[in-house]
Amino acid sequence: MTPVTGVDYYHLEENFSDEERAVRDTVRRFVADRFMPVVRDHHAAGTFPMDLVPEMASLGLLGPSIHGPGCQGLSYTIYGIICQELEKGDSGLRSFASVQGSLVMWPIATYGNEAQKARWLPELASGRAIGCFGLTEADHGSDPGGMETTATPDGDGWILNGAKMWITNANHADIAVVWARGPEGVLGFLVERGTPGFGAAPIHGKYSLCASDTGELSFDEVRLPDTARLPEARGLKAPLACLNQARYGIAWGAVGAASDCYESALRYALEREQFGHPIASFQLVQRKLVRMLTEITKAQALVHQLGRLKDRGVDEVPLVSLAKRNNVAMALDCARTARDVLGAAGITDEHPIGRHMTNLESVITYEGTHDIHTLIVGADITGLPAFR
Ligand code: TGC
Ligand code: FAD
Repeated sequence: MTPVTGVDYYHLEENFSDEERAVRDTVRRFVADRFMPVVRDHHAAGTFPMDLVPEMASLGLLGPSIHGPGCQGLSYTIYGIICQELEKGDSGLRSFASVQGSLVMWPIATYGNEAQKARWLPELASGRAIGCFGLTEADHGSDPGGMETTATPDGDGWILNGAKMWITNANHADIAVVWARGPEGVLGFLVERGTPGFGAAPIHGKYSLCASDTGELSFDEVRLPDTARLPEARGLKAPLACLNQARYGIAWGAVGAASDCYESALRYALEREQFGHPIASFQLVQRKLVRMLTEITKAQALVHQLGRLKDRGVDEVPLVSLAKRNNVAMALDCARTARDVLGAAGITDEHPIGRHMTNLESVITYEGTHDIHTLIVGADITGLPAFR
């Protein structure tokens, strides 16, 4: 068996319950044994390993903290641990789970009626159905309030027109959670694959999150019954609240990506010799390793506490923003530093660092860019929104 390791310099995981520790070990082993052997090929081919989805589902990795039919309703801390371990493998793997759980199952569980929950939650939790989340448009990324996709009342239903851009899982999705401007504000819809006028197309040429499906969604006079509308989703607040769930998972996930970079750099530095000595024996290299470990440890402490707060029902937007902002920037910095420690070897796919580094360029942008999170926290502490 491949040895599986983790970074926990401050013994923070001593505070995990037995269940949390068991989940960590299970996901860690799944990633090491089932995902790592295939990730290089998928990254090179620009594909996501869809054949692993049933196994992910059977391990309970899809929407673990969701409450509803077919769902487990586990803690946010467990969800965070899962995200950390998945992203230690690849941000694309965590992205898949984030979208399915936080951005598709969560809005159905939160804004859906009983029929929608019964129809979709068991299918999504079991991986028999795949979902995507369409908020961003080509001209409206950081400012989704400007969205141009419209939902026009039509008899007892709705007509959707418009397009969404940069959508994870777009081409695999059986169901899309789509946000559109209605006569009185933003509305959410469940749009099934195959609905006339609804299309998905891949985005090619990415150098980041290659082992993840990213695409466009298009809506050309798509007629939907009112039963496709999420009845409890009213206004821009509805999609933005979904983002809190996913941003929380990303803050944990970034710790996983950073840990993998740090562990790779440490291993390499101990083996690689220059000037007759392991490069790990040089003071400047040690400083790089120590800085990575310090920043990872601080980021871990942040998400461990954030998880406990969320489990106690404290769900404040700026706290999640601070953690997403800090931890993703930390991970990107670790990836760049680790790449430097590996010298030329760091630019090949023989090591995971370059893959993490390019992935994290997406992660620092999606779910609110680094600077948007700066402004969310800035607005909270000053009372002065600086978005416009
Ligand atoms: P603003 O006026 O501030 O807010 C409108 C209403 O929404 C409320 N609100 C939130 N509620 C819950 N959670 C949040 N995070 C919320 N943020 C705002 C707010 O209180 C207000 O409520 P009410 O009752 O007064 O109506 O809206 P704004 O238009 O000024 O925008 C604010 C801003 C910039 C913070 C927001 O639009 C934003 O977060 N922009 C970033 C967009 C973003 O993150 N997009 C992500 C798309 S999905 C994605 O990237 C998936 S990646 C998936 C993967 O592969 O992992
Ligand atoms: P812009 O909003 O155009 O921002 C460009 C730059 O301007 C950034 O540096 C930003 O910080 C800065 N900026 C913008 N406004 C301000 C301001 N007020 N003050 C200071 N600086 C500002 N979206 C979905 O809906 N669903 C998905 O599944 C999804 N998956 C994605 C997957 C990938 C791989 C990627 C890359 C993106 C995905 N997105 C998804 C879209 C993502 O959420 C957006 O890319 C993100 O919100 C930023 O929008 P933008 O790219 O249009 O950048």
